[in-house]
Amino acid sequence: HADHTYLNLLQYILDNGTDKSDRTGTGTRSVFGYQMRFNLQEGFPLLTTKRVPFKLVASELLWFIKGDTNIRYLLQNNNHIWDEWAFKKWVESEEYGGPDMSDFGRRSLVDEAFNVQYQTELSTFCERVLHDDEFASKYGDLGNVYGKQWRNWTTSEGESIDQLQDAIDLIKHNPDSRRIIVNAWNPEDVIDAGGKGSKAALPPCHAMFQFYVADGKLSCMLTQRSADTFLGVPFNIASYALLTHLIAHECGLEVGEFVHSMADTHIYSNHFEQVKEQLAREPKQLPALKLNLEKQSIFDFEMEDISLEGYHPHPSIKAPIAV
Ligand code: UFP
Repeated sequence: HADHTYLNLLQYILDNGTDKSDRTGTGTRSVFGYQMRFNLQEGFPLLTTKRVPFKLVASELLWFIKGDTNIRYLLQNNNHIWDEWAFKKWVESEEYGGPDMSDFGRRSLVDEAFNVQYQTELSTFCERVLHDDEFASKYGDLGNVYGKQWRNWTTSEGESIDQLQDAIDLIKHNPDSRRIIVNAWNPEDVIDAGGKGSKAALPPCHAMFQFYVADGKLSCMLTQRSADTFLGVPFNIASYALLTHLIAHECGLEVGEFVHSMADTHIYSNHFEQVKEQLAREPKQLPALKLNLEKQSIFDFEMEDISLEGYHPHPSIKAPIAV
């Protein structure tokens, strides 16, 4: 069961991890190198021991697939998971004239008066990205993040590589290939990512994925360099499981396995209580994914073409996100 596979990881980190400092100043307990396998034939691996917001997973994935890097599409789908990264660029810009927002991620957690101010600034920001084209193209864009690298990797000659289309073509025409890879880790763009004038808002966490075809089934392996096990990983599993389903559908294949390889695999110290709560819960039956079978190309899929059946999870568990 997908939940057991995941809960085993949480327990493994609690029991074997090393307590360490990290970039965000929060502190983590981590292990280095861990692999989970999910048989996609056994149900869609959306965790049932806490509610995982599938619509956010799906709209983010469609955003990647479109090659879009502007948060406007996400906002139009009520998806706010990338807001902070765009907001950071805005409040650090010359044009921003509002209250001091430096270190907003940490301060909003410890200072309630500041948090109120921050939430106001953030929602004003989102409204402007939604309704002001010029503002959106300047401050809604996260730069060379996943969508750009997957669909429009720029070579040193200035040409564009559509890695996702190339992967699909290989799966269709050369399924035994051991080179069916999409790489989001572009060293040039990663230099000083998130810093002023950098090309990407943050270095990709899910850095590279590869496909494998055997017995009429499509499997996918993801290499994730850094894994926020409580908040990020349930999302990442669902996202790549959905991607595998979409590509298998287009290529006329069944789904095989999703293999999730993680390098720095951590639980933030302010997630320990939530982790214990989740570990005490009994998994329920996994949901089933329903795709609109009339659509063929993954590039034509929209939100209404993707749904879940039989998802009756335990309630969600709130936890602060480290920015
Ligand atoms: N993170 C994930 N999955 C994601 C994503 C981010 O786990 O899809 F975008 C987490 C990992 C880490 C933080 O805790 O975000 C990124 O910080 P860093 O770049 O320092 O690894």
